[in-house]
Amino acid sequence: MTSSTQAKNVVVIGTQWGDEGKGKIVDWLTDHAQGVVRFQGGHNAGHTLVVGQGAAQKVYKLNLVPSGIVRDGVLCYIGNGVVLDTSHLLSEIATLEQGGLDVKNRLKVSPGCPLILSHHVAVDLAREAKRSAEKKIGTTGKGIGPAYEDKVARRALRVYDLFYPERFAEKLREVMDYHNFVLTNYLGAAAVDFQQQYDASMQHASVLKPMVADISAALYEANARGEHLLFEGAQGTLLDVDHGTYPYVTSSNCIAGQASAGTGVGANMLHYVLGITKAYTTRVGGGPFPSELDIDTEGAPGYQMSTVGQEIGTVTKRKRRCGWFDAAALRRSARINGLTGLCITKLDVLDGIDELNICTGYKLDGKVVDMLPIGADDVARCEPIYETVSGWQESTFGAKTWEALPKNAQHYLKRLETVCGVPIAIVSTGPERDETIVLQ
Ligand code: 2SA
Ligand code: MG
Repeated sequence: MTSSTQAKNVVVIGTQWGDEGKGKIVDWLTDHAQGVVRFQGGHNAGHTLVVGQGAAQKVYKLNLVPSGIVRDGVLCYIGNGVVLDTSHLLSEIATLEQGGLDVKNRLKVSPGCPLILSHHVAVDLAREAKRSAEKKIGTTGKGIGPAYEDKVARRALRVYDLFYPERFAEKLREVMDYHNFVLTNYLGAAAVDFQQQYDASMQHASVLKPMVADISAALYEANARGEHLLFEGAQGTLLDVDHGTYPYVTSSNCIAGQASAGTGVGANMLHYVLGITKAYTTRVGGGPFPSELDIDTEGAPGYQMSTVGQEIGTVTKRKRRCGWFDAAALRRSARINGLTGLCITKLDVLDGIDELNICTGYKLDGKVVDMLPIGADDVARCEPIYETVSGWQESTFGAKTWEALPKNAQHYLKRLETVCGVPIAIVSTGPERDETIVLQ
């Protein structure tokens, strides 16, 4: 197998319900890449990067801008598959530039990105408010779902439209009329203001214009120059709108194949699919989660995952739900993404837990199944089947070699590899760049 660091173009994918630690790994792999590309999702994503040590340490929280931005000279691309809130993008750029990074000269944005507009946010929030507690999706409230709906309904305004003010006004009025009707008549919410959105969009257009580029063409040119590209996934496979625990999903495809559709490069340009996988499982928002644990009882394994793992949503600050590693879910993920290798993150969070459970399958309606079922209702009826292994008392935090890991930690990782059926290529043992073990 080619190693993830040697492969020319690598797709980095979350294999669980998001927050697997993709940002750190993309940043780390960027040592070998000249371009980083986002291909789905929007500013619902929260990627945390820790760079440097001691007093010089900087923590970057990114939502829309690809993680490559924290590396000098690396080009960053936002592909057509991303839904774009221009207001958020510009404020994120401003924050990064205040921190001393050169962003505007290194970021390119596709004219095909559908825009997230004020009515999308209003509809997202009003719908969630209307849902009963058990039906809430627990969205991030950023307007992601309604923006993708407009794209598929062929009424979206896209980045491209920003540069044709008259047509923009006409389309905006039409689409806003429609959403305002829904907001006021059906959702019991206030209408949004046309002029405010129009003025803001026109103002953003002039700042955005120099960054707008044909991303498909730019990536082919980069490829022809021999540059290595990283395709940076957001959210995770189990939140994929087609393959996730529908309807408790996000509204984009989060799987590796989307790296092609969401940027305009052929699938033959994707050479390695690296699946980022936490050493346990988390989920933020609603929906079934078979291996979920109690996170509120002090001393319990779920409490340790939640507190030591600092499992708080980067965007919404919600507590993430935590549970045992779910290999049956991973098997589905491995298949859908065509994973070449796994990267296991946050192993150190499990340090000191006496016994660890690995979910290897479920009991569903009296039968044993070894892969996560497709429908959310079926997933909700799954009772996990666990294999129990011994934990370790030593610290694995910051380990840099396989040999430095306790024997039981090595055994745990080897079991994960075997039960998932995918080789482990990388183990991440801390948030910093050098706290990483490369196995392949
Ligand atoms: P949405 O807003 O329509 O995409 O929400 C639909 C579901 O997708 C989940 N979702 C996420 N899950 C994990 N991480 C995400 N990013 C943030 C983070 C989340 C946060 O990095 O922590 O801050 O809460 C993310 N984005 C969307 C969401 O929880 C819904 O279940
Ligand atoms: Mg995140």
